[in-house]
Amino acid sequence: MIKLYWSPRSRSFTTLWLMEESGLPYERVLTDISTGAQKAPDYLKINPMGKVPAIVHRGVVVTEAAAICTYLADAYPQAGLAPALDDPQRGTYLRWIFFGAGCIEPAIVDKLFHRPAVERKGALGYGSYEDTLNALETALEPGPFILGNRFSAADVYVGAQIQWGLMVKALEPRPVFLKYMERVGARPALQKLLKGASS
Ligand SMILES: N[C@@H](CCC(=O)N[C@@H](CS)C(=O)NCC(=O)O)C(=O)O
Repeated sequence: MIKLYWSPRSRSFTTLWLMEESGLPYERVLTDISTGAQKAPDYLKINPMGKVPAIVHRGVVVTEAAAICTYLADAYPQAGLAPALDDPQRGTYLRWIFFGAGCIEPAIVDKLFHRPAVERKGALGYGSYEDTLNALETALEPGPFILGNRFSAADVYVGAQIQWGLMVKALEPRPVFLKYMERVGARPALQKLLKGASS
């Protein structure tokens, strides 16, 4: 049984979505960040960053939402959320998950907190907010999903960031993003979570 340490209104939403898409049984362990539960000594042994989400699976701890999505999609190929290692789509799949963690997330967070642009944008992994959004558009425009007709964990990870970015108004509501969200937003797993008050 997969144990998922989560908190309402947090990045653990992405991993809840992945679990719901996979249909795998899992146990939710509430680690409410509004009460500081993520800094309790027992939890710090699981994630020394004192952050959610984290999972424990077969005695192994995995933290970082992107790693959890990638790990679980590979651990349970029957869920159909990851191209196999020898599938030519594997490169595209990994590329956009890593882009989500390395570029989309910092770009959106910087925008949300009005961090000033730096002069030497070439020294930033994500370059600039505009560059990141332009690149993201190229991934989503062909559609319907990042891997074309195939929905994958890359759509869960990237889609959760787009959904959050649009919600907090830190992501420009470009037509490509809105159309993509119409498609992934229709996923029954996401609808189920959004309707649940506690996600
Ligand atoms: N890089 C981590 C970030 C996780 C993260 O920042 N989680 C926030 C909630 S959205 C958290 O636990 N904050 C509580 C704290 O830092 O005290 C990931 O992608 O999983």
